[in-house]
Amino acid sequence: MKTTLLKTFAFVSLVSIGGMAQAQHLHKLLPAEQEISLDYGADRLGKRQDAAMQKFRDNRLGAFIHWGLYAIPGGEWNGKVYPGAAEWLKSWAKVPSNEWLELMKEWNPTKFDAKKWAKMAKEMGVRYVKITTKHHEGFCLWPSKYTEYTVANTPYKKDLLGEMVKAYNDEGIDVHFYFSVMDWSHPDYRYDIKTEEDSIAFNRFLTFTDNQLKELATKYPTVKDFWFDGTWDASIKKNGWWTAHVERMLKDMLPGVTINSRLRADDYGKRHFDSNGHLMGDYESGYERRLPDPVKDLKVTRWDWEACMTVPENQWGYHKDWSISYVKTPTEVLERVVHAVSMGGNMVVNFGPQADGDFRMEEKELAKFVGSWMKKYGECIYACDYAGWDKQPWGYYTRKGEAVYMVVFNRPYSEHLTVKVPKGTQVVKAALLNGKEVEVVETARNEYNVNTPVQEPGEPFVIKLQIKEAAGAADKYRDALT
Ligand code: FHN
Repeated sequence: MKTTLLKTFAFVSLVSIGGMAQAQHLHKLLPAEQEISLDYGADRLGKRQDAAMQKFRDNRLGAFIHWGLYAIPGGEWNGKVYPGAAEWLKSWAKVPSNEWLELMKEWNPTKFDAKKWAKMAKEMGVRYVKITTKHHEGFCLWPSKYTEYTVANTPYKKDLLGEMVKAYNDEGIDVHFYFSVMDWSHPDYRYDIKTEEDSIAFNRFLTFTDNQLKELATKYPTVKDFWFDGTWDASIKKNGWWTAHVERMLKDMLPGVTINSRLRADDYGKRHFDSNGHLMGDYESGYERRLPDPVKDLKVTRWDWEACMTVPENQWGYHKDWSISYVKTPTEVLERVVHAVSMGGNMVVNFGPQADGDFRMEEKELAKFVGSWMKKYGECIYACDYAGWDKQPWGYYTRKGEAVYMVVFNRPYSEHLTVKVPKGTQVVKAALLNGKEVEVVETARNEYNVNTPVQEPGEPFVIKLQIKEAAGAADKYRDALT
């Protein structure tokens, strides 16, 4: 069993981050009688149902902030522009750590204004923000006492993370901490453990990491979530016990805190889902720059999940040249948000602020666009879930209680939106979110035509269906994967 599993999840080359992001994590549930006993497997079966988890789920829309030293070169090193992800520039340009960390001398974001950032997030309608406390480069946005590579030792000096946490919280926005376990600045980090010396060094590294995490949890106790990254190396997979320990440690320190599946590896190095197929951590976090397949992966509605996306093809940190890859339009970004919610997940849209503390114009415009849509139609996003109805080509369904929302991205020339309902379900009324009713005609058993609004809204729009269901109709339908 051990050998097969290790083969299946063989080490993925570090430079193929694209491939890594796309890596499929098996979640085939073993029949109960074939389950093996694990010390570091899932702590729980099924979704977490407490209030903090419900809040995480209800938030639905979040923003990611990737901000670190990589924002200074913005994808360019010694006159060469590298098209890969800007936050990996140190690796693309093979810059030694000591040279890279010299960038700290230039870290002085004079335009940074935490209150402005928080206002921008508020206006965008995000309910939470995930901040890179420390990315792979090892530079900390908080004054950690366990390393010299922190904001305290830059010309800026002040605790950037503290400023952000306060400003976002003041706007009623939850703060989540991104934390990269892999740390290129630390001499004790190991990609694999092959010798006794590796093992000793890596244990020191794990203690250092524990200390940093305890420091974060103590200094910023309002943090709602830890989102771990950089956990794919063999060294971590061989120390599954440590990932289970970190989850427990943080949950003991911060009751209610949520933890992503990416942290975890089980006794056999199996990640995200343990060797029995059970999700580890509180929500699946493997959907990066992609969404679950609407047909094949509908089983994702059985656990919580969160996807995250970049606006260009694959740039998280600030890159000065966005013309090197396709940049999604604001409507495409919005569509992915809606798509995620329609499959019962959260979506986090990434921002890579400039080194001066301002955002690039495209990101400001994106935030405004999403925000003005959310103001009108956010009702179909927040606290909404998978509806369990057959997807139709005009767009997506989301659901909150007895309300089913039709989010229309493709308005048909027929002006009729086909709605197929599960057996035992009736559409009683259809209306725009401003209350204006739209006509519904029953065209066949379990099938309706809902008229599009007479006036062209000029943007994706929402029709709210009021429905009546025979007892158990929804549940039966949800079990049937379509
Ligand atoms: O390598 C990182 C990458 O830079 C970025 O932070 C993303 C965000 O999900 N995570 C890693 C790749 O999976």
